[in-house]
Amino acid sequence: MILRYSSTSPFVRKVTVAAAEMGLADRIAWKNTNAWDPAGDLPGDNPLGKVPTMVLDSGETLYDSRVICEYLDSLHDGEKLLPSDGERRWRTLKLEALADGMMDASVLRLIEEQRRPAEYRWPDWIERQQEKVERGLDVLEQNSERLEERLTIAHVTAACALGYLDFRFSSVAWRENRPRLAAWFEVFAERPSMRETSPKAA
Ligand SMILES: N[C@@H](CCC(=O)N[C@@H](CS)C(=O)NCC(=O)O)C(=O)O
Repeated sequence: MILRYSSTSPFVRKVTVAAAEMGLADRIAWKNTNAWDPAGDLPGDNPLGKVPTMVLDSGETLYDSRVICEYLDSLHDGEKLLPSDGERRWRTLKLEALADGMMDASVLRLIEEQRRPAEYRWPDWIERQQEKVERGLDVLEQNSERLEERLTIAHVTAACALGYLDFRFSSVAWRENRPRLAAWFEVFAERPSMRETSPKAA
């Protein structure tokens, strides 16, 4: 299977960290893809034109990161990152959705600040996205005891959302007033899967 990726995407990092935690990294071939290239062929594999996109050996494609992670989780016999049923599953999926939404908001903010021509920038939109991130951070802080539980896709996604803030918005002092979340991330960020996927400016 081939993962179409960009090295700075937090959603790609989420899939990559999840694959490493599942022991599947060696089974993935990597295809660097610029999702913003207007002449690129990514829409042929994913009509949304986004990474991560996975191309299976059968030729079938999978998107987005949630679907790819669930597929990968079906390929191994170890501890599942997605609990199969019950309250744990819904709680996990909800926390994953929260962290995915924080990454979406951060990406939208970055596009507004860096890709949109300066004369068209909309400060209220930037603030709106940042407010979503701040509220998400508060919920993660309130739920930090849940982050101490067994590893799930929610942990991976939350860590990638926090890592993306450090990478793209280092002036956002998200650790202030969120001591439990900060302490959790400090430990989690030392996992080999996180260290090996630390993003670097393209
Ligand atoms: N919901 C998607 C989000 C993926 C996403 O937003 N990818 C960005 C890179 S971080 C992208 O490819 N953007 C290109 C575009 O929006 O055209 C997922 O979970 O995979």
